[in-house]
Amino acid sequence: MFPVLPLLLLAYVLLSVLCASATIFNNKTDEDFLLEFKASLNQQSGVLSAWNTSIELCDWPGVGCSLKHKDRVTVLNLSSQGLSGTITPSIGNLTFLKILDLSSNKLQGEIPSSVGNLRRLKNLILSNNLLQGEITTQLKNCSLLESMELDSNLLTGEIPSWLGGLSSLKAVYLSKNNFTGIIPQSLGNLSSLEEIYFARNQLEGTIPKGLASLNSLMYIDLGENQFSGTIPKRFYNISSLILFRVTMNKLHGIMLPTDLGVHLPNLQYLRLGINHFTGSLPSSLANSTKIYSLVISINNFTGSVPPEIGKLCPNFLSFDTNQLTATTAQDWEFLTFLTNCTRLNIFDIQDNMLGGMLPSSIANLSTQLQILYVGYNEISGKIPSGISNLAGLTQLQFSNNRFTGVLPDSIGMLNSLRVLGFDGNQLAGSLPSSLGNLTQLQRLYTDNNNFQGPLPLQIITLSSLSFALHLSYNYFVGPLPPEVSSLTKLAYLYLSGNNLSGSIPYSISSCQSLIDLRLNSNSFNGSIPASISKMKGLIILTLYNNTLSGTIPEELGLMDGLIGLYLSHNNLSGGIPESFENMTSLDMLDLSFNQLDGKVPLHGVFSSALYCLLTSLYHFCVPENSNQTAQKFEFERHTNRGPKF
Ligand SMILES: *[C@@H]1O[C@H](CO)[C@@H](O)[C@H](O)[C@H]1NC(C)=O
Ligand SMILES: *[C@@H]1O[C@H](CO)[C@@H](O)[C@H](O)[C@H]1NC(C)=O
Ligand SMILES: *[C@@H]1O[C@H](CO)[C@@H](O)[C@H](O)[C@H]1NC(C)=O
Ligand SMILES: *[C@@H]1O[C@H](CO)[C@@H](O)[C@H](O)[C@H]1NC(C)=O
Ligand SMILES: *[C@@H]1O[C@H](CO)[C@@H](O)[C@H](O)[C@H]1NC(C)=O
Ligand SMILES: *[C@@H]1O[C@H](CO)[C@@H](O)[C@H](O)[C@H]1NC(C)=O
Ligand SMILES: *[C@@H]1O[C@H](CO)[C@@H](O)[C@H](O)[C@H]1NC(C)=O
Ligand SMILES: *[C@@H]1O[C@H](CO)[C@@H](O)[C@H](O)[C@H]1NC(C)=O
Ligand SMILES: *[C@@H]1O[C@H](CO)[C@@H](O)[C@H](O)[C@H]1NC(C)=O
Ligand SMILES: *[C@@H]1O[C@H](CO)[C@@H](O)[C@H](O)[C@H]1NC(C)=O
Ligand SMILES: *[C@@H]1O[C@H](CO)[C@@H](O)[C@H](O)[C@H]1NC(C)=O
Ligand SMILES: CC(=O)N[C@H]1CO[C@H](CO)[C@@H](O)[C@@H]1O
Repeated sequence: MFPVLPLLLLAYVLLSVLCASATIFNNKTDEDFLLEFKASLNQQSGVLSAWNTSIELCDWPGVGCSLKHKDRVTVLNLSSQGLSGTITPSIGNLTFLKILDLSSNKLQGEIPSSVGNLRRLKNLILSNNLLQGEITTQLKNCSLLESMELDSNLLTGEIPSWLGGLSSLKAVYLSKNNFTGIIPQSLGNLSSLEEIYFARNQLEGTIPKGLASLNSLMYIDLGENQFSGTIPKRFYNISSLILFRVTMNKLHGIMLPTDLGVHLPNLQYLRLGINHFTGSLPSSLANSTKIYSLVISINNFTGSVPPEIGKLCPNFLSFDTNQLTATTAQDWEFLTFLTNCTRLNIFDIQDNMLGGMLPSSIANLSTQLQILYVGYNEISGKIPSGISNLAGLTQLQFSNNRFTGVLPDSIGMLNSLRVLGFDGNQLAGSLPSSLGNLTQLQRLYTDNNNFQGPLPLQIITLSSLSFALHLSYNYFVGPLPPEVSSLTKLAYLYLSGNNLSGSIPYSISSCQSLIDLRLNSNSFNGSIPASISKMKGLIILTLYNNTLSGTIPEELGLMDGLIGLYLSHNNLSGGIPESFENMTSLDMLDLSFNQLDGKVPLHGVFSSALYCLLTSLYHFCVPENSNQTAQKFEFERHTNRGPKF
């Protein structure tokens, strides 16, 4: 009989040997793999210094073990530990791992494909590192994955369609990488998905309809990509939706159906800015009563704002740069309703076609309001004096409307203001000296109005002004007081186009931060103070169209940062200082329409600007080789348009 038993025995022995050898070659433990991981990092200090064999594995900082299998690691969390270096493939040998969190470090290189061996992994969190390459295909094996957080890295390639097979996924964070291509249709299969963050990549194509059938979706951020097409209608039925953000894409269409909001009771963030949406704002949006942030800026929304919108209570409300209209009091009713909203913090309706009168109820808006932009509309009537109730305002901007009447004295009570703009209206009377009480003010724009009287000393000495003081193109008379020397932090001083007279105060040289000084088109007389040359940061100086006399001070030639110097249309006499040859930055020099004589210097700017100097035929003398920096500077005269939200 054939000896069955010995054969079985032999097989058993063979098997044992094989198994034994397997353990011989495979006897590394989780501890060894973590030490390999440590070795691949550039620093061994910090928490990693306690990763050594004299300490129990499960007591290593950042490491958590299985309760049943004491030597098996289930949690590795080294978030924000200042780690740099690469992630070794040995990480994939920690096969009991459920949570891998290496976020907010400086890890480089690719995500190793061995991560696909972590079949028990639920949370993969590698956000905020310097990881490169594509998302490894092996990750599709991690079928229990609930969150994949890879945002803020340098990842490239397409969003893989196998992602649609990870049916436990609740959160996918891919924002702030360099992903390209389209959103795969397959993501529509992820019925547990609650969070999609794809913002700030180079994604394109349309938003797949399938995404709009994800009934658990709470957060979707597709902002700052190149998505085109329209928004699938079914999004407006996802009642769980909290955040919907598509800011800065190329989306178009009538974004907002008339029943928008009816089925979105949880919506808090609706951010549609910088797209090509059209149509009107539906009143039904008022059904989304939890709205916290509503931003539709830079689109082509039309029509009036329904009064119901004012019954919402957002913290942040921006209609900036659309074509919204208002003509009647009824069209402004939304604003009156908004006065019940105490948490309103930013309210921006600038750059629309809103006309008619501003309701006086504006004075009853929240005292929490910090930013109010109503500029670049067609609003007429007076500035309500009750505006001074809005004690929390730090920025108030009424620029480029049709406001008339006087600027109420009470403005001086808004003592948190840092930016105040009334430029481009038809305001008259004198500028209230109470503005001098605004000791936080950094920018004041009152240019292009009909203000008259002398320059209030309280404003000319408001030393908090650190950016702009624009008083140009009004009817101010009298001298520029020597106390202007208090404006030591100011960069832009514009006094052009008034009827200021007397001499330019010598003390102006104390305004050491000035970049751009415009005194043109006034009635200044006397000579140009040589002290001007002490303002070393000056780039533009306009003194044209005054009645300045005497010679051009030699010292001006020391201003080697000056790009534009405009002295035309005065009564200047004598020669052109030779020192001007040394003004190496000069791009635009205009000395025309004066009584200058003598030799024209030969070098520097003069090597090409000779022609216009001699003929005095041209208002501006542009050197042939000029790249017209100064001219650009002239046209880029900054306006008081608030930043777009
Ligand atoms: C694995 O076990 C063998 C035999 O005991 C030993 O020689 C080898 O050093 C071990 N390897 C590791 C990495 O511990
Ligand atoms: C570690 O993982 C690699 C594959 O990534 C595998 O080849 C190797 O056998 C594993 N080692 C152990 C001891 O499990
Ligand atoms: C291991 O880490 C502990 C805690 O940081 C430290 O006190 C000890 O000196 C280390 N041992 C070795 C061998 O590095
Ligand atoms: C990892 O640790 C950090 C800091 O202790 C903690 O904030 C974070 O929630 C942890 N990660 C996970 C996935 O638990
Ligand atoms: C992202 O991709 C674009 C286009 O492929 C490329 O020009 C850019 O340099 C990339 N940026 C980063 C940070 O990799
Ligand atoms: C709004 O419409 C005008 C006229 O059709 C167009 O020129 C402009 O680019 C549009 N703006 C946006 C943000 O789509
Ligand atoms: C503000 O709310 C109160 C109480 O809900 C209400 O009676 C009043 O009419 C509201 N006022 C405005 C302007 O909406
Ligand atoms: C401005 O301050 C002065 C005194 O500092 C005070 O008399 C005046 O009432 C204030 N004006 C306003 C409008 O607050
Ligand atoms: C010169 O200034 C006067 C008075 O401000 C103004 O009316 C006139 O337009 C100015 N001319 C030029 C050329 O700027
Ligand atoms: C131009 O600058 C040089 C070097 O600073 C100086 O020596 C020279 O005198 C200056 N020329 C004139 C005309 O000021
Ligand atoms: C043009 O102007 C820029 C900015 O001031 C400067 O950097 C550049 O060198 C200039 N180019 C020439 C040809 O003058
Ligand atoms: C459920 C609900 O609140 N529906 C309201 C939605 O908005 C419209 C227009 O404001 C109202 O008429 C509905 O009553």
